[in-house]
Amino acid sequence: MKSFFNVEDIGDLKKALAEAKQVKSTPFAWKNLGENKTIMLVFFNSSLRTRLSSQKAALNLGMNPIVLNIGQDSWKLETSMGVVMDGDKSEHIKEAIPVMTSYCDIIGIRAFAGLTDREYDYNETILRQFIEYGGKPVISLESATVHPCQAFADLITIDEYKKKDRPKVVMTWAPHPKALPQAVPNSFAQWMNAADVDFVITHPEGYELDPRFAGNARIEYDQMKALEGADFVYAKNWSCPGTTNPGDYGKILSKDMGWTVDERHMAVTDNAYFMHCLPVRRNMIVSDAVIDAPSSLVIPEAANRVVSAQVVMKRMLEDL
Ligand code: AN0
Ligand code: CP
Repeated sequence: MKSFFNVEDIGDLKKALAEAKQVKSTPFAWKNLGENKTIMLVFFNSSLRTRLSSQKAALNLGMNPIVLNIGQDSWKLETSMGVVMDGDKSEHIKEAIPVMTSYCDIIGIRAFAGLTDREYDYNETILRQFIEYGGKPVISLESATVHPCQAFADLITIDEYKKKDRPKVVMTWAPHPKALPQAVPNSFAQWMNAADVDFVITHPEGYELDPRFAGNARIEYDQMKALEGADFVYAKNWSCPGTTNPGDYGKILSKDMGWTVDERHMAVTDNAYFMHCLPVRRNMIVSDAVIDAPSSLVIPEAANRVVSAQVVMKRMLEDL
């Protein structure tokens, strides 16, 4: 595997899930694979799970992880081309990327969407520069439009807990005080569309995901109707993707607390499990009662981030 952004990069999902099971049951079986290999994990934004689970996955494979927080541990990096660098950014990404990749065998990047320029974000401008100037395998650790390590961990979790061959999975928008990227819902939709599930997306009007991620998913604007009979409820906030109105890109169109997932919502499901990628704002996205209930999968879901990262790194190491 040369890069990991899209569901296609992992190939056959059944095979990937079987490999995930193997990795989960014998995490140290490949500890010689990463010998003398280095992965660099570059963070332009904060992280708890991605940072720690990626390091743990690398260590399980015998690989050395190096973590760099851009702008905190390093110089601030300029990412735009052709600019006069007379501001606070001391180094250009055009030099920084090949320097960083000269010190490693695989590189992972977290670089959130700026949410101001839709074209810049949806072209994955920063991630593309890592591919172009780096020349090493690249993993998206949540880039502008995708968070594939999260979506793969979500799929692993659904596969583990499902009680039906083809469960109903409902992704519901929920309110949040700050504008958030669409990377998590984009990837979740992309992976659920490729998986053997009955997938429904519900959100207020104006929050339509880009068609390249929403695909053929059913969209239901009535949240309660969407949740009826659900086996898994996947909550997430996202800001306006600008699909129908590009001028609204990155804006908060609704803070309707009626969408906060609570016991009233869970009551219409088929005893659904609750999922969220974390970090989550309690009593904004989900009520205390729902996230604290035994049917909440947020902790096992986060634990599976090690498994998804390890499968991806293992495949990259095998292809080096
Ligand atoms: C980020 C987001 O919504 O993209 C990261 C989630 C994994 N969340 C926040 O910034 C709160
Ligand atoms: N879910 C997730 O990616 O969490 P972090 O932002 O803490 O890495």
